[in-house]
Amino acid sequence: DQQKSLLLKASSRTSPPQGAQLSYGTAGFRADGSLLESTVYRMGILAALRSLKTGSVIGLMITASHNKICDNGVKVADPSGGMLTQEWEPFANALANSPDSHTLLQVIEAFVKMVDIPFGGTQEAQVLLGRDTRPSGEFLLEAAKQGVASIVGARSIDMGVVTTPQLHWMVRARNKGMEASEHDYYVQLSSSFRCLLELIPQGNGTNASNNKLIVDGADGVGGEKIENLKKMLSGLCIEVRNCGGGELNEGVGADYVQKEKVVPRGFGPADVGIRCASLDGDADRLVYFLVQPNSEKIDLVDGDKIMALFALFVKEQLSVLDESEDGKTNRPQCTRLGIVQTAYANGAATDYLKQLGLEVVFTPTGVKYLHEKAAEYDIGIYFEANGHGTVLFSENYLCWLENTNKETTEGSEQQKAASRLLAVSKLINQAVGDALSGVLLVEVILQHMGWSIHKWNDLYHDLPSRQLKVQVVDRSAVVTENAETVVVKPAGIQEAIDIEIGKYPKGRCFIRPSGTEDVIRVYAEAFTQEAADDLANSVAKIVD
Ligand code: NG1
Ligand code: ZN
Repeated sequence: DQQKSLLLKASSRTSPPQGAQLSYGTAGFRADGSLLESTVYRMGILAALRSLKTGSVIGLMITASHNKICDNGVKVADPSGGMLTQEWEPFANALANSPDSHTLLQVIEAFVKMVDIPFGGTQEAQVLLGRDTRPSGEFLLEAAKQGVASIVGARSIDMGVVTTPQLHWMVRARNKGMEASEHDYYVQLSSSFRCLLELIPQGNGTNASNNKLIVDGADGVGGEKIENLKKMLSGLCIEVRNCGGGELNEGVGADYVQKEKVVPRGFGPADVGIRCASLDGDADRLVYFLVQPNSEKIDLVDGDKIMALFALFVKEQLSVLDESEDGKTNRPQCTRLGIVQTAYANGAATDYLKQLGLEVVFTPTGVKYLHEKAAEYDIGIYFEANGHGTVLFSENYLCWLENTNKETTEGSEQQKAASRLLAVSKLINQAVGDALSGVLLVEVILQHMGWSIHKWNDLYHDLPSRQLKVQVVDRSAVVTENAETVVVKPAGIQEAIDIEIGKYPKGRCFIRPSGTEDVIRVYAEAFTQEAADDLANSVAKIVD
């Protein structure tokens, strides 16, 4: 039939790279951009089928985030704007690895039957396409279009060069029947930011607003987008550097700054004392930092500390709401606030959050795990130390906030607290971690508290840590449990790691297979930097 011949014809144009076993990892498929044409084409097919199945708009993003400029990748956004459901990942793998168009067709037909997709009929499908600034993105986007077009009834809409979080936001917004252009994104962010500014208590709001913020755009898509956003803001002075003139992610960006803990390209002695922030290549990660005098080193304010700032602010609003005596609006129980971290969270951050009386839970690395966990709470805050994270509000809880906002006395503390939380839910991306909305929330909270970045950075002091990676032939040989803190395979490794950890006061160390690269990652923490380095190095030797 028409559908069959369409698929066979289109898919015979490209085949997967020889000898490679492609796997839909924690961030979709990643490889050298020149190898990905067939994979992206096939993800176009998957996205169209997912749209048919769910009756909703689906997203397809072409990016390799913080990786080298020659790399690229592809991932799919589900109707909620979140990551593709894990149930479809095996299908993604089977599609990507089908050696020829006939196998591909068989894989598709079997899956369509298994999950019962209205296929080849009159049902319509819609896929939003986006890409970052990588040169290979252009021809890969064409491949994605072809993939979508080889499913009858499916059409793609090219959103152009966008940040990863913008594409996820657009998918979510469309499926909620909201205005969903890039301009609408800026409108929502800037208006909720303004709302939070207006709610700053009298007397605060001078400290941070007086001085500027410098943003390192990683020479990626984020720099230009923050310039767009800036035009719609007042009450904030932002200077953007590394806006695309240099090589993407090379000596710049959130990943570099967080892992190397040194100043990114384009920053130097003249910036000492100024609040600085780095985005990653596709602007879904954010870290802050301070340039140290006479040194390449920086004071890093990482994802954990951004989370601590958000948690403090949310907690402050909740304590006002919990005091509420108003019988009509009192919740039957206290708001369930959850803090979600991974094993990469600095031990000092975890201790600090727990000491605030907050519920802290751990998941394996990967946004999909953190997001899923955070969604179990009324308000769930999740962050990876590398700066990817957001604040999620449940639908129920948002309804309660709306009601409280309406029913409490105009101008009362309770009403203000509810309005602030509602504004946060509109400002901070509900689909995925978003550096642009993250910057705005950090900036407005600093103004709200009347804090400098120094005051913020002093909330707690990070334990010295070290991250290493070890190149391996088969990373899947390492299997972990307990949110990646314990190695269960190969046998004997965990015992050997424990012996090393025992040698260092406050020592903590774990290894895990990367979900995005062919490496085993090693993380170590100890009382001094030297001890953390030694611990990481000796454990790396065990892995090698
Ligand atoms: P892997 O390669 O699985 O460590 C990295 C990051 C994750 C996440 C993904 C997706 C570290 C240690 N790991 O995953 O947190 O951001 O990339 O981009 O930073
Ligand atoms: Zn990224």
